[in-house]
Amino acid sequence: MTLADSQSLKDLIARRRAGHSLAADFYRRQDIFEADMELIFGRHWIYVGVEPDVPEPGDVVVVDIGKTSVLIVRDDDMNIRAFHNVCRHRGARLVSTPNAVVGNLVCRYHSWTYGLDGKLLFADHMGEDFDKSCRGLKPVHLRSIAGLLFICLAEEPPKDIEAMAEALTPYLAVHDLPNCKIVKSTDLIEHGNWKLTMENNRECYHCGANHPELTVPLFAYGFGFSPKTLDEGEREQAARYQALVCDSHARWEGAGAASREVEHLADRVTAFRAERLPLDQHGESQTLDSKVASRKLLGQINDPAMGGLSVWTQPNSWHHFMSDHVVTFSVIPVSPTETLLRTRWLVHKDAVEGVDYDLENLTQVWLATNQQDADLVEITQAGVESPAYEPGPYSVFTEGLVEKFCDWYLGRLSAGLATDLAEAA
Ligand code: 3BY
Ligand code: FES
Ligand code: FE
Repeated sequence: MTLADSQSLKDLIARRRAGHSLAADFYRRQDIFEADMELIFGRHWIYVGVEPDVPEPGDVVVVDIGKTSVLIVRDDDMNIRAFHNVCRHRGARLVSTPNAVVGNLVCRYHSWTYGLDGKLLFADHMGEDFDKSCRGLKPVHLRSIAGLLFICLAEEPPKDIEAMAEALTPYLAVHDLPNCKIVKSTDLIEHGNWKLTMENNRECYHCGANHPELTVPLFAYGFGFSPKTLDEGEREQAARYQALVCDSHARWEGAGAASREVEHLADRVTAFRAERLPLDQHGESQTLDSKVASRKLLGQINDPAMGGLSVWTQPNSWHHFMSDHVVTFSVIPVSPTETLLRTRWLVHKDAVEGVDYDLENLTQVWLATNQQDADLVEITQAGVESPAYEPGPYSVFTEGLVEKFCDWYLGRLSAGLATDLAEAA
């Protein structure tokens, strides 16, 4: 970004009206998209997948973030590592499929061969003086939090990932994600800016009118909903729900599963939220009959009615952990108006399809919900492109967490610009 562009972006941030959606420029300008890629996706911990993406030594998964392509690899000692997907000879992309299973990483161009630890093992015709030891693959920072994989492309990643790991592990551990298996993956391209995808996820104001499947098991009141604007009948329901939340939290926490809300969505660099909430009807899982979709419960869990644990991280993820399955979502910007939503469904690694679970039953709520959300993102992108669009007010009763997303985003963008401007001075 040029200095003039940085200054113009700083001014745009300064002009933002708190509690309102962002100015149209944020959703469509190419230079702001590039700033997002550099200052947000290039300098923060980005959620990219789960340990079960690479269950065995030699398993590789490729994650592309803008022009940066990253290999996530399980090595022979069962460690998970990340490397830039760039050959150290003349730069060829090493793995060009989304997944691979390899013995070593061999570049197809001139056959330079790297071990699963990134070391260059073989390079023909390079002469006696050639030092292989300084031509290993460039590492990328990677951190697993109870099986959720985060990478950071910056040289110096934010250190407060440790605080997030410490806070989230007690929520996640009982589900034993590393011993799950992926049974369904989808890559959905949404036709909207990535921030519209994230804003949409941070509220359930739209759920009643748009998600007939999701609202079977989900209580909409759970997601940042304040009961102040409800009518009398609704208020009674909300009060009953609150009592259920209190009882459930006490029961689940008694069984060793952290459940009460922890929320640092706007006051941390590595920002997050987690809360386990009761589900409606049978209260077991996010399925159309709200009963477990898989009979093999996860980890040490023996109560199917564990509700739904929602974990959110800034800038790009949300996750639902239930007693029987996990659904996890990673958002990667593709262009100012296109966004990849990568969704994975996981069950216990020993669960057998057709015996313990039915794949259609397991996936139908979120397959439908993702498509509905993609449509909402698309119509919003279409609307914000119009000259008539102006930022509109968020509901303080239902969209408080959308405001926290914008707060975090603008704060981190400002911090990145300030560093860059200081370095240029
Ligand atoms: O995905 C979530 O975390 C929730 C459920 C639906 C919308 N969102 C608030
Ligand atoms: Fe990879 Fe030549 S570019 S071996
Ligand atoms: Fe939605």
